[in-house]
Amino acid sequence: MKTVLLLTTLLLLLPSGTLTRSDEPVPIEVLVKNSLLNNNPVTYRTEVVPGWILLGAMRKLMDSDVNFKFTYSDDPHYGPFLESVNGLAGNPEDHTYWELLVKVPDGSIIRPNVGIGCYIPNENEQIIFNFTKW
Ligand code: B12
Ligand SMILES: *[C@@H]1O[C@H](CO)[C@@H](O)[C@H](O)[C@H]1NC(C)=O
Repeated sequence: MKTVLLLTTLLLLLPSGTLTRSDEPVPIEVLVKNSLLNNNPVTYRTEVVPGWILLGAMRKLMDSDVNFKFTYSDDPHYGPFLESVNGLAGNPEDHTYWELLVKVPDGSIIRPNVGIGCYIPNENEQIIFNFTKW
């Protein structure tokens, strides 16, 4: 009896959510923008399971939407480098590349200090692929 009471008390003290699985998908957006041409950016909506890396979310989007595609190369030290989006590839000779930016829900835009293989999107973020020059 004492043990049961103790266990019940301990369970009540656990923060809610601790015992539930957090695999409910949450929405994010992907915005593809070519900053070197003045054409309209394209927005895609998808869902991620909390904890997924961005590359996983991009694969899911590519599998479900024929209008979104990308390629990447494998850097020996930093992992996946985003090479092309929707057929347009960065080119070292032209100094062009796909910059990874993230618009967070408060509206500010951050530039992650990791690539698509390490960045973990959060609910309601907008992932921005910004084709630009270095
Ligand atoms: C120059 C540079 C770039 C240039 C490289 C172009 C070129 N051909 O020179 C450009 C502007 C393209 C670039 C882009 C990015 N970069 Co950068 N870059 C550097 C920097 C300052 C020097 C790299 C270098 O020339 N090394 C010397 C050469 C001889 O070695 P190398 O191995 O051949 O270098 C190659 C790799 O570094 C690769 N590379 C560069 N950046 C990145 C990022 C990722 C994620 C990958 C997989 C590969 C990669 O490009 C180099 C040339 O081929 C390093 C920091 C540093 N001081 O090392 C950051 C660094 C490697 N970059 C970084 C990041 C985060 C990015 C971006 C994700 C930034 C963003 N938010 O958009 C993007 C990549 C986006 C994508 N398309 O996937 C991080 C990687 C950390 C991590 N663990 O993921 C670093 C360590 C800087 C930092 N501390 O934040 N980058
Ligand atoms: C994208 O890159 C351009 C430069 O080419 C820069 O002016 C702009 O602020 C970047 N960010 C966004 C969200 O467009």
